[in-house]
Amino acid sequence: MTNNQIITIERFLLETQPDYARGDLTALLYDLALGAKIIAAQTRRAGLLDILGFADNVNVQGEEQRKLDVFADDVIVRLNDHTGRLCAMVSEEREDWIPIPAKYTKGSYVLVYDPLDGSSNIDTNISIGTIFGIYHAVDEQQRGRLEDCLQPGRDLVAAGYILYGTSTMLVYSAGQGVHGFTLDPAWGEFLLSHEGMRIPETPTYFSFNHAAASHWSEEMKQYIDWLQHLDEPVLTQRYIGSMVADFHRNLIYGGVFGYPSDPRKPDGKIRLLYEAAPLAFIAEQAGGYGSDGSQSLLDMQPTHIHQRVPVFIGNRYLVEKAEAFMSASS
Ligand code: FDP
Repeated sequence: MTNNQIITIERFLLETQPDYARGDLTALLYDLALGAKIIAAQTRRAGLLDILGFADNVNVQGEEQRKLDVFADDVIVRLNDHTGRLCAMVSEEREDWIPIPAKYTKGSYVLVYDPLDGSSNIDTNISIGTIFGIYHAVDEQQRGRLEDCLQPGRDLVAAGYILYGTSTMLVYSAGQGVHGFTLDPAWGEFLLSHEGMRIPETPTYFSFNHAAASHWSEEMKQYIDWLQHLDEPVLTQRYIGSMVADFHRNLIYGGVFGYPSDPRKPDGKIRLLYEAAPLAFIAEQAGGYGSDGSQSLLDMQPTHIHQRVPVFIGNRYLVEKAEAFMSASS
């Protein structure tokens, strides 16, 4: 927390980014903060405008697109396609990666994002979020190619999320710790509220969708049993079904969020490139860890932009324990 000082995200970015990153990366993060304000404003009005419900499209995941998903995706593209900072984008909502139109200068960064994660919760007024990751282009001379988009999380330059909850928060890391900003709705500014966030050493929560329990492997059931019977500390269960919100709560209070595979979903549900890897980057920067059950999510080389992956993420020892249980099945 800060010392009663009022520090805007703009000032924080300008003052804390290393010199090499004070140009395009800082401007890109600031543009994402602006996008967050636009999406937050529309989210707040969702019950009043005709933006609840479905948009009559099905996205690449085979899910019906909700109008607010489409709106959020459109805002991010329109804010970023012409700035000369990016050479490519990947969105959960679009089947193919997004090239920068030839009429605009291309930049040297790649933006991957899920414009509205947890969107099945929109209609019921429950917290949702935006997740993003930023990479350097593999080859800055080229105009942007698929291989610029398919990079392992270990190569992320920055990552973060925006939580549209009781307040709107932007949490990001550019590799020098995790910092959180809360949107002051009166001023329309993101103000530094959580500097240097760390996952508490003593966790509080575990977060899994137990409706899938009958489909889990024996090893997975044993892991959950281990979590349920921990004495020190005793954990309690919380699951919103909105990954950004579940992750954020566990970042603040400590714990583990997971979405494992089962025979119906052999690769789980969470997308590696624009959900799992950015949140694993944040977790690691906050002293935690993200794994697919056998290796760090950050070490996985994506082979497809919409690839799914099993996820365990949170306090390192809780995630390593998941790996220990899961390794018994291999
Ligand atoms: P949603 O489908 O609502 O976008 O990755 C997508 C996600 O939400 C996560 O945010 C969330 O953790 C998970 O799916 C919830 O899935 P279940 O309902 O199967 O638990």
